[in-house]
Amino acid sequence: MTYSAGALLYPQSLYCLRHRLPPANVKFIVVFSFMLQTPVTVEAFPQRPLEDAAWSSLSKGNKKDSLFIFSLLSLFFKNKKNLYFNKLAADVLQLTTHSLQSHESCAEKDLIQTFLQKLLMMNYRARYIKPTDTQHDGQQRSNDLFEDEGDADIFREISLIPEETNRSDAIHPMDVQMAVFHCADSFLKQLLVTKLSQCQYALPLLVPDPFTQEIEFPLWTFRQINKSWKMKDIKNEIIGQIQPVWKAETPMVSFFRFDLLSSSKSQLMNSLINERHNTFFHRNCPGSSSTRVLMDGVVEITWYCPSGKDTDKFAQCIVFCNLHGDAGDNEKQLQILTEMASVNVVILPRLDKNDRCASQMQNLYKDRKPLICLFTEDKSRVTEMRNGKYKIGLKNRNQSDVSEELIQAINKCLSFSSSESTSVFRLEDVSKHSNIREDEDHDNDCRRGKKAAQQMMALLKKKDLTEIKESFLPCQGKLWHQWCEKNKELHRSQGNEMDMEIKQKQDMKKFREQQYKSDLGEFMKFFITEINSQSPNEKIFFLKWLAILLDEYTSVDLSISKELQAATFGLEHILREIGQIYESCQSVNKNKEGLPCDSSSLASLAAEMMISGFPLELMDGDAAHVPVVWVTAVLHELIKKLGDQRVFVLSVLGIQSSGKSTMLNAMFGLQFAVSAGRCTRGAFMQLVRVSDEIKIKEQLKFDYILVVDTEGLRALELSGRSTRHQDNEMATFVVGLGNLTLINIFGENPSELQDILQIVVQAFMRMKKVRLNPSCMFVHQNVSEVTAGEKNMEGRRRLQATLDEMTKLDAKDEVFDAECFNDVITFDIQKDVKYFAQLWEGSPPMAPPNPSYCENIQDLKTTFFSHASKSDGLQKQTLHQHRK
Ligand SMILES: Nc1nc2c(ncn2[C@@H]2O[C@H](COP(=O)(O)OP(=O)(O)O)[C@@H](O)[C@H]2O)c(=O)[nH]1
Ligand SMILES: [Mg+2]
Repeated sequence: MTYSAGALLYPQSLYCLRHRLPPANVKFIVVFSFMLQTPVTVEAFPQRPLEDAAWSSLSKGNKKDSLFIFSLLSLFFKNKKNLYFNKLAADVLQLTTHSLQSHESCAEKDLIQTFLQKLLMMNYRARYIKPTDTQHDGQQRSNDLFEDEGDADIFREISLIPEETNRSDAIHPMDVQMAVFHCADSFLKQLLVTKLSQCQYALPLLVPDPFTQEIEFPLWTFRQINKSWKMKDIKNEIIGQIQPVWKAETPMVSFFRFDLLSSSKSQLMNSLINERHNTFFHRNCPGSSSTRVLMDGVVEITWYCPSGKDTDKFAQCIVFCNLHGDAGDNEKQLQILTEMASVNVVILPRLDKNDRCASQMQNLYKDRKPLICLFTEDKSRVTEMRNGKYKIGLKNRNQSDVSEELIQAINKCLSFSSSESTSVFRLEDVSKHSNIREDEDHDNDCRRGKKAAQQMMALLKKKDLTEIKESFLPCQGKLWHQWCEKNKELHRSQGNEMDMEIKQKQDMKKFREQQYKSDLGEFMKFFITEINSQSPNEKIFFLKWLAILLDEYTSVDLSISKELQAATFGLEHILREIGQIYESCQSVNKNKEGLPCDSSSLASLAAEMMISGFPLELMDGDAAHVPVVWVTAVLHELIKKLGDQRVFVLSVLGIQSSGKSTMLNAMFGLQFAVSAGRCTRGAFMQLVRVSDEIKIKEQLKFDYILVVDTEGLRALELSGRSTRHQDNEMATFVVGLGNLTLINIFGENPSELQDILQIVVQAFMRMKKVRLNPSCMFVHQNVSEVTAGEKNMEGRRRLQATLDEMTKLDAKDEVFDAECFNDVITFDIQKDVKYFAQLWEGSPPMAPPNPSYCENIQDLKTTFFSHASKSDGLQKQTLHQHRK
């Protein structure tokens, strides 16, 4: 039977398949065509179209066949995953021609690609993509229009129109999402779910395998998701909370239905959770069709987060779970939900002793747990039948009345149940149920990676958070800071005083020796041994687990020591330490005692991490210094590993918290830290691969984009250590590094603008002096859409005037001959200034990202690309020459 899969892996046979298979099958083929086009598919199965006999056996069936195909495919992906580690996630993050355009509609075969692309940009319209090639698109026309006007007879003509059904072979948007989910490897799956959550969508919690019906609980996919909310404490003061969803302890309300309903459960749930956003996809959403193949039996989960205002529907953070499909057909899921819920909400047409669900309903009613029954064929208002047992009718009733009553009932039930121990839901507890497969437990690499990370964390346990860095990461503390100080002095003295210089160099050498002699420690030793020995997949899991656990560890004490730099401790600090170990070993030209590998291979380990998609610290924000020896060595290793390829460097500059990281993440689907969690310190770089296809099509001269995210200007000022000098250094560094620098401006405060522009202009002048030719674009964030058009014209004029004025002023200081900004840098005031809509549609914490913002990002990406395509890129070799 592998033949059938072989045929499916044949993109060109897709269309022949289409005519031979029932709709459900066709769907899968098309849905998977994107995945199939990836090179991994080629050699696995016989490349031979399917024989007719095999066909007929396939097309006989209905859903079952599609599941068969599906399972073959998913098997296929699972087996291949180890060979091509992280391949899927890496493929998806490439810069492709397709990703440079915005697609509101697309051919069915491009649905997956378009979906992923939109989702990575945080565009919630990923669920509203129109397929262009279904015959049932748009309006139907009767085959021959009735023409004779005199004869018009509505009764006759209406009866002549066949009652053709709805768009039965259009692919359901949720099937697109679930198909990606089923086929993705762990890392892509996690990325997908993280972005779905950013779009304020519900997430898959229990997912039956389409073939075996075994239920998977994808705990791993939730590990990166944080939710924040505000609530009032006992003293009526508003307190803010931010928690990873896997740690949050909240009540859970579960919704399920028996039988087919005349109204939508998901739509009703949306009205409770977020009135302006379709948290759950429902039958009245655009693109919905009656043939949904991959959703029945899936449980989705979402978090209601209050904003601390009186208008909140619920005063606390609440989890809502939604079982799709008939609960009677999905007993396992139903059992898990009803067991874990604080409140059960069941929707059914009516209740009769002879119903299939009669005994289940009886049990739920007898149980102590609150129960709310919604009857679609009943017209009555809310009634409390017993303590914590409610009944609400839905028939012919105004939906907002219904949700009002439901909210009240849920709130009463929650206060009723809060005394019970069962009222707390913890995501991790889901795996305690028997007969479900938890993804983390099921994946050997994940399990081993987690175990290693836990072992490493155990080494920290004895220490106070504020002392950790001092004792476990000695190289980056005082010694490195003192070395940096000396180094800066050395550069400033410019060789005027020879004696001074020699003395300083000796001091620096001494610091290096001390760094070298400092004890490596079990913690660092463990880390280096781990990343030196594991398989690639396991290594990524290990690193991701370590980040998760470190985050958990440091957030415990955050309230106490929020201000303390010492309390931030993440993967970046461990890598920074490795960098310093490397630099000190290089300086004294010896291998460090206890180091599990040769010090020269440390850079190679970091380069591998970069290739796997981890960001690397380029500038240490605490010391405000670039560890040049280390970074150079890592880049050198990158060249070795990737071949001598060219990179285009994109950097970003702007005030702290002006949305820089958010913007870069949306542009490239990356995950730089955004400051709701933690601010960017220093500068980080991450590689984005450019697809071969776009290189050929657009004759691009580079293979990678190096995205450099930076700490904001004035970051130090905010923490009370302001110096204009450091801002200037940062700007010069960022501008000098980038082939293109995005200058990010939040809001329109003119005085702020002035300050930044002066820094920027000076930085560009310095570049001009050393004959570097970077380019720049300005992005104004948070511009209200209504006034945008004309205001922007005026804004552009003002910006140009200010830039020119700054240029004139600075030209004097910098002894440079320039009359206007365009003398310093080629710059098109029309094309290179962008106005961005505000990021949120509504107010946080429940607001989704504004689709207009995502469109702006798309436009920025296109303009960025047109800049880049004119550039030669930068050889990595030359990259470090540009740094001072
Ligand atoms: N209201 C609003 N908030 C934004 C906008 N852009 C970013 N933010 C928020 O501002 C905070 C800082 O964003 P971040 O990207 O970390 O800024 P960075 O410090 O410049 O990198 C985050 O919580 C973002 O969600 C915007 O256009 N409007
Ligand atoms: Mg940032």
